[in-house]
Amino acid sequence: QDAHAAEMERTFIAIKPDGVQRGLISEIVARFERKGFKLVAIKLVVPSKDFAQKHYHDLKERPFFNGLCDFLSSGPVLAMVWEGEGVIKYGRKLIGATDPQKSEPGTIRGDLAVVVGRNIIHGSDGPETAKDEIKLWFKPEELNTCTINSEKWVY
Ligand code: FUP
Repeated sequence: QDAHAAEMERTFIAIKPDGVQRGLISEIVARFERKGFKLVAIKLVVPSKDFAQKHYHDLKERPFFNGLCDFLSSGPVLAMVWEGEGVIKYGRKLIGATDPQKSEPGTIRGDLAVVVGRNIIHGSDGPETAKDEIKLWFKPEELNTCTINSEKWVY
């Protein structure tokens, strides 16, 4: 069981300033928690613009990059690491399509957001990004390594 847990997949999930300001933290955290994913790290931070640019470096050529980085650094962000089998891909499924006009009802963005520039949540899009983003946002000692009691009932 422990060896299994040690190799478990992890993803970086962040509730952006719009989600925090709108009081959607508990609603969003609940969806990941109820699914059976495990919360490994969580903190509320106001990223600097420079940090936001690092987080979104893949998008630096896009026309919305500057506005996006201003937005991400405009207030508290709830940064989290979630763990579980298939959590990277399934986390994206819970989140829904980038543009909330196209996200299905039942997804976080589909249920709770209206426009792409205020789509309330970020989730890593693959294993490499997940690794990089977790490293950017968290120190190794901030990641919890305890097993939770419920795990033997999920796996
Ligand atoms: P996602 O992985 O779903 O967050 O989507 P992207 O990495 O493609 O985009 C990152 C963020 O850029 C989105 F969450 C919102 C913003 N964005 C825009 O503002 N306009 C666009 O046309 C596309 C993305």
